[in-house]
Amino acid sequence: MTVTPSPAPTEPSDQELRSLDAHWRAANYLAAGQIYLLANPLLREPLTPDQIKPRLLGHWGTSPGLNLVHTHLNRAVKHRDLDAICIWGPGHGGPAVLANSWLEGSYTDTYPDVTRDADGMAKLFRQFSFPGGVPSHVAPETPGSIHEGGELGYSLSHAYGAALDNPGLLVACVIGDGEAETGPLAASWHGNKFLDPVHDGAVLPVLHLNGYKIANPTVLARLPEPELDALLRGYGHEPLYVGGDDPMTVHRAMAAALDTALDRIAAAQREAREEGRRDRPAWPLIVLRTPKGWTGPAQVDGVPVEGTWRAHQVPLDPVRDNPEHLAQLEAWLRSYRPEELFDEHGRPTEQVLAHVPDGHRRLGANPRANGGLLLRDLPLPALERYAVPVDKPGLTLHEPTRVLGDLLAQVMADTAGRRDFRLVGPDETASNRLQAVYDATGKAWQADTRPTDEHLSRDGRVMEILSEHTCQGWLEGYLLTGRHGLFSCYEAFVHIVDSMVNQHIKWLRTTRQIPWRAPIASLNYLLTSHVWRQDHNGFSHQDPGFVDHVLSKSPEAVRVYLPPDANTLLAVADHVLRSRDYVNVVVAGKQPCFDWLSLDDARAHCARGAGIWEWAGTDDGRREPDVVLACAGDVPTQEVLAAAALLRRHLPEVAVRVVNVVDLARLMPTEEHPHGMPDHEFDALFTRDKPVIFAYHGYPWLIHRLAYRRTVHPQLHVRGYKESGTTTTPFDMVVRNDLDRYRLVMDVIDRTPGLSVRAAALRQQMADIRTRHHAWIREHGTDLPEVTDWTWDA
Ligand SMILES: Cc1ncc(C[n+]2csc(CCOP(=O)(O)OP(=O)(O)O)c2C)c(N)n1
Ligand SMILES: [Mg+2]
Repeated sequence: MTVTPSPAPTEPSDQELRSLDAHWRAANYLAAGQIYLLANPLLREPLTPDQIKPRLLGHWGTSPGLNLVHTHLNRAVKHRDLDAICIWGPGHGGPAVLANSWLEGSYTDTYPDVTRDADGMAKLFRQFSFPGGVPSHVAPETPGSIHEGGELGYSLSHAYGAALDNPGLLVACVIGDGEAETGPLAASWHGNKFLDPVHDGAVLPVLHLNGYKIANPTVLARLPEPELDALLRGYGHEPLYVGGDDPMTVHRAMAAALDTALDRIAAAQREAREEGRRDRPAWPLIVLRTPKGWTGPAQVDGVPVEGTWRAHQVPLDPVRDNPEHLAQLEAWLRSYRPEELFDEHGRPTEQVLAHVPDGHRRLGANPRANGGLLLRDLPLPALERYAVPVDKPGLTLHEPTRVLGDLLAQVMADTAGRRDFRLVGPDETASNRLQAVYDATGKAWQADTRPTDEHLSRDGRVMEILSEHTCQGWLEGYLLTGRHGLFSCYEAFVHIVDSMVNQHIKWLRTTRQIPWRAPIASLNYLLTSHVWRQDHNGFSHQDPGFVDHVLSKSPEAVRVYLPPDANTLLAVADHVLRSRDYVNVVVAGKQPCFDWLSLDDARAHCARGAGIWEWAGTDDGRREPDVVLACAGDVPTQEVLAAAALLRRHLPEVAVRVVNVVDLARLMPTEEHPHGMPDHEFDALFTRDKPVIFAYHGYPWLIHRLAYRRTVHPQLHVRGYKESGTTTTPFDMVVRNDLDRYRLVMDVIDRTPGLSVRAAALRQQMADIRTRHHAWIREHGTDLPEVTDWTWDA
């Protein structure tokens, strides 16, 4: 299905223009009403101070522009029977989107107590930005929204993500001219180099040049038109310009621009799909240049407001105790002539609704914007086909992400027909050893190709752009519209999207409380090329802090996994790809790593989330240990096992327990996280009073933060990355950060009662090896043979 070409004639008649204008006026009236009115919604009596909200909150300035776009999208959708959603970049224009949803009836369908009449209008007004009411932005509560727009910059990448693999969908996207100054938005223009006109839907950007941000002009609005035009053409678009401040002129121009844009989209899709045209279309884009706060107060207290930055939030404030402002507000609201727009029951008139589509075609009712409704389980193959054989732990080596790559290739192959799984990443899929996926699908690419290129294809479902923001935005848009995916990223650079993931977690946390929002597939991160193995890159590439960041967010929506080997990575991947409504962070190595657990053991271990590795310790799992060696992460696990082997050899009488943690949230109290362990379980695993030496993948204080309430906490000693990084040998990285096996043995001796004197010679031996290591690597450039040749042969 393509975007339907216009059944001619498309030029709106004067009557049509009048009804479009009536709709726009109604939406503007309702937007302003939400910001100001507590009562008297239809102004059937003179406005009095007590009918005004005591706190005036919300954003007027962007609203008339959003209302204009919505009004005209309605017409196009209805006229062409389009399957369309809209991403509202200036999401602070919540009043506008709520007004439109109420007008089209999707609001009442979703919230039946807010009826489409005078009573409902009063509720719509009262609840806006009011305690117990609805947020001021295009929030998860807003019907038809997949984009809050609170944090600006992500509208266009969300739009592209929604359009991928949705060939029949039109995704309109309003971009604020302030928003367009952000880095993420700037990068996301290149989405059109990845959008396949055959298998993907269309994105129609509407760049809203209302000229201002909160307190400043915007860069794009002040460019000379030829420069702006060259910029947009340089981004691969063919711009259509709409502008002015005379409503009828703008309506006429907007209707024509939208028709032209949609006809061009339909033509491009037809040429690609039916005529086999292979070049990248110059997709249309609308530049909408209208005044900020258009139709609002021209001046307030002698200062210009309409058409300036002063219109951004609440143009008249205060109102309750300022009779002049009150009179001005009343005149402003009456200028929309509400008595023409709403009937005696407060219902929008036929003229207002003339171009509003029906049913699921309404922008507030399209199921794509409640993607969980359309979500199907991912076909996941049996893990047995991909698992590595483990007869004895710690003898064989595999690259965990490469093993996972084989599984992902199968998922790609099995979704080739349904096209509902994508892998995104900033140019690192192969570097992260997931390249097996290229056997099943290529890398999406619509730009030029050269004979030396590999794996590029127009219909590929691997997405690689060197913009973590764009990767994140694409994947969010894709998931929010009911599909599945995985983001593979270097661990250090995933921090670039810290703020974006915050917003997504907030979205998930909120939607979990909204009954009509169906659960969506989780956002899964595979963080690899991690801190301990930056052999090529060094300090700039070493930062394990994303986990800290994510674990400080809403516990109901975040999960962190540190699988220590290939089979546990498979078990974790299988779990996260089946899960819903989470942000899952999986940290796993790509370098050869010992295989510790068979697939069955890995599954059992992952189900527990944390557990004793009886075969690794000397406490037999039956007696109370003298010391606990705990680990989380692949490199720390290897160091802990090497330390356990040293202790077994040199201090066999010391009962050592080895505990591995895969699911970090298990360390938290049950009240703080759904995966948290009750105290009695935690005490049983880690003891109440024995020294616990914990080797952790990331910053040590995270483990303290998670475990600070446990009885054993005073005895907890955590080793991890303490920002001592550089380009050096793998083992030197752990030595520099005191996470190495020799240091861990010293920690055990220092902290286990009775050992410090008894085991002083062993301690000295350990310190000596560290000294020898230091000299050896400087001479040979590689690690000590006893380290590189080590295997678990206890
Ligand atoms: C990333 C980010 N930085 C800053 C803000 C604060 N902020 C809210 S609205 C706004 C101005 C937005 O201007 P524009 O995108 O042009 O929207 P409009 O003019 O349509 O209101 C700013 C800076 C924000 N919401 N997000
Ligand atoms: Mg603006």
